[in-house]
Amino acid sequence: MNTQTIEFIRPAKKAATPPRWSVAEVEALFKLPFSDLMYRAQQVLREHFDPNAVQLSTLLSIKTGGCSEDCGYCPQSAFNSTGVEDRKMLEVNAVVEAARAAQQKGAGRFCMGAAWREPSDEDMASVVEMVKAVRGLGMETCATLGMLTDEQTEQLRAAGLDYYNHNLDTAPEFYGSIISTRDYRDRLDTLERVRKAGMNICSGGIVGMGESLAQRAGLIVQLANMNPYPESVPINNLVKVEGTPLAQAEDIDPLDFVRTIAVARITMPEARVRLSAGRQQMSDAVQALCFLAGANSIFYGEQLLTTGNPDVEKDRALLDKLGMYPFAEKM
Ligand code: SAM
Ligand code: DTB
Ligand code: SF4
Repeated sequence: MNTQTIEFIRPAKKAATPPRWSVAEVEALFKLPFSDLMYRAQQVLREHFDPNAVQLSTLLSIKTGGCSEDCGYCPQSAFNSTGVEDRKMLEVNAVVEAARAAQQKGAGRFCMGAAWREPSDEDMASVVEMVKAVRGLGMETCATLGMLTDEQTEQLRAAGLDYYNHNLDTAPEFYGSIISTRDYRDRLDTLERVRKAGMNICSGGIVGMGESLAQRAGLIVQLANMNPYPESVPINNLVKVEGTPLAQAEDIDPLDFVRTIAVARITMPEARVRLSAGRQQMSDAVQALCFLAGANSIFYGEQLLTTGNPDVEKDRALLDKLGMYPFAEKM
């Protein structure tokens, strides 16, 4: 596919309304004077949310390593030699215990991640049990399992899954430089299935992979023009893992990361914008700017999937220092 000229990949079914954002408009947001951008992002945040309440999600890797996809950023790809071992899926009880512990520490949402291209039927039977049990604790549930069929999507919905995470990761025209074992259309198809089944969508991307500003804007355009756009938008700062092709990628300027959060907030006003991977490498000051830019969700707990995240005490201290508090979920 010649991707040079693609600005926006339309959903398979034509959206009823024209795309809300063009790449040029989103690029113009990125280029605003920093204070103007922050001001707009704060205005939008305050129109839709309590600006001091942060939603807390805890991640658990329920199936780690040995993944058959070749994602250039990922420590769990079998194509990358990162030392992450291929483990078997966790038992349902172990997952429920981890969810209970996360809940006791104040997490409202529990996200179960698996290093799969797609789940098998056998995998699905266990995941369905996990979702039911975690939901039984009174937590919001999220899963990220790779591509789904219609039937699998329906199984998750019936189990009570609240959110399905499936990231677009980057702009369509940069995608082939990062991943070759699937294409953008595959991602959009799964997202459309999730939407059709009536579940909430969690979809975002990674910055700091060597993308251009236009490509960073291109990712936001794809997300913001989904109709409706995702309820939850994780913005990850690439965690550079030795043994992945992106281990030596150049660091993104922290202020450009903050700008990405602000642009996500302005273009997707009602979404939870999550300041996601990469917080362990970020100063308190940059995280505070991300909140100012409209981030209102974080991953909470010492571990992401295979890499670290700030510990709970450190995050509590940061939120206290900023006068912020956990968002209480309405169940
Ligand atoms: N295998 C499933 C998939 O790819 O959809 C679910 C798990 S996968 C690890 C979930 C997401 O983690 C990816 O889409 C990517 O956005 C993020 N991710 C993986 N490695 C990362 C890294 N090194 N830095 C930042 N984000 C990363
Ligand atoms: C998301 O956007 N980021 C999370 C979650 N959704 C699944 C994953 C981050 C993974 C970082 C690398 C790792 O820990 O393996
Ligand atoms: Fe597999 Fe997901 Fe990692 Fe890609 S991001 S290698 S699909 S676990």
